[in-house]
Amino acid sequence: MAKAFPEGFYWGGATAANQYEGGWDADGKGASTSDHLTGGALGRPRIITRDIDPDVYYPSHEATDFYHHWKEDIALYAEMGFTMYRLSVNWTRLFPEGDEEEPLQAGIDFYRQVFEECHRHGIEPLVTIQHYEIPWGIVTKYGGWANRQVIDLYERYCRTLFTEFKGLVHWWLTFNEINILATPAGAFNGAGLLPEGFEDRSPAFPGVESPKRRTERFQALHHEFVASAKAVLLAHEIDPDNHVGCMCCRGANYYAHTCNPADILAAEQAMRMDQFFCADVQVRGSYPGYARRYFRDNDVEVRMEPGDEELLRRGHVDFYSFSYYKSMNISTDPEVQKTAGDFTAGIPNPYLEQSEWGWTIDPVGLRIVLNRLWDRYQVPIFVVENGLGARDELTPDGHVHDNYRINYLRDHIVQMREAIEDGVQLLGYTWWGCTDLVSFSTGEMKKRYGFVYVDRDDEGKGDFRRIRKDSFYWYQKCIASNGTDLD
Ligand code: BGP
Repeated sequence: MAKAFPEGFYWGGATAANQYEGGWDADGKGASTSDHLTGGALGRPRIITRDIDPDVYYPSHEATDFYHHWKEDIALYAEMGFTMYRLSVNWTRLFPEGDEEEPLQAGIDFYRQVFEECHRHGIEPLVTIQHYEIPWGIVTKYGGWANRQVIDLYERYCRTLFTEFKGLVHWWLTFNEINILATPAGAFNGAGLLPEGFEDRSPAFPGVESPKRRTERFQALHHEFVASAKAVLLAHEIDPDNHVGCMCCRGANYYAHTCNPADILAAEQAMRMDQFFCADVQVRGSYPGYARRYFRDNDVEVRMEPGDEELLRRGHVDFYSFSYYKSMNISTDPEVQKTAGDFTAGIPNPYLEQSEWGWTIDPVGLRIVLNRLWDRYQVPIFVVENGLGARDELTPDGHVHDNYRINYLRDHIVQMREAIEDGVQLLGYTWWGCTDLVSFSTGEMKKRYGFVYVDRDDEGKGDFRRIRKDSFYWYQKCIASNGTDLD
């Protein structure tokens, strides 16, 4: 028997509207950035299309149809014993273009019934306010988050959420993986910045950018910092029981590929700008010196208005949350660097295995990251995404034997327990994609994460039937024993 997790530790799962909800134009909903993204595959990038092409398959449009299966899915989460369910609200379900004065009642009603259903089952919702969903209207009319006016639109959206769902939601995340905006690949899904030279179609995740674009990207990020700080203050003002967190991609998961000091420095620097930077602003409340140096060295000019710095100081978040799937090696040797896969993968680590999608599986890395984060921030931490994307096989008699997922899950739970023993204040764990959903980076269905299988494939075929995988029963047992029964 393993040692129990602290009493009140939240166990659950996580999803995001753009990958799960479907119903993309139901009941007055507007289109978001994700609704303009085609499906992809390993080696074939997702494409942004200006217009919705009726002959193209857009995975978000139906996704795995939570919009029509929410009751059934929440019942399955309750059956597993979830005490927390992380989901995102789709901005365009409330404000179809992003800039309407008043929200759509149908959108509010939809989420209210979802949150009420969670509470009926004793599940606390954890809500991401912007998870790769920026209203397409904000992209075309405002140029995305590079435009300061978007802060006001987001504030109006947040005010609606905090007021309408007061008492139903106490846990909020302002932006999913805000730090993807610290790299060129995150410009579109992080801030709604269309690729440079965009006319009608472009790959969604560019690897290079012009100096002008770099400045726009960091300007957009600054606006999100200000918006996040305003949201924190507003959430506390409307309901002092609200807890608001930041959410960062990967925590702090870089390793130097060798003990060459040049590699160690490169890993440290990458970790600072790609990973610590955003949380340094959102948790500690100010821009760190190394970011100011990076701006000077790279000709980035971020315009701040009087009062912004004060706002960042006051609007710091209550807790830190992050997604953790893998660790990543950094090398200064161009030959070694070449062995990294696509932008989501990395240099193979000779001590560790990779998933089929090239993600390095590293449970001990989770303990390392948790300790690094705790040592730096000293605020409560949440692991709000962790999971294994794998190809599952449905047997003829209707089962999915996903031992590989159970092993991954167990190994990461063991390391979280170790981190708690190390002194880390860890509040909870929400496994990514608890019901199968669309992969964000590739737009595929076959990269599955769920404990619940959904009958849906990459051509849009399937009847959305839900099937419990073996991992469903394993997680149920783990939760019931508060993490002690890991056999
Ligand atoms: C995180 C995102 C999620 C989810 C997850 C898995 O970066 O916050 O939205 O997509 O990664 O990645 P993928 O879906 O690309 O396999």
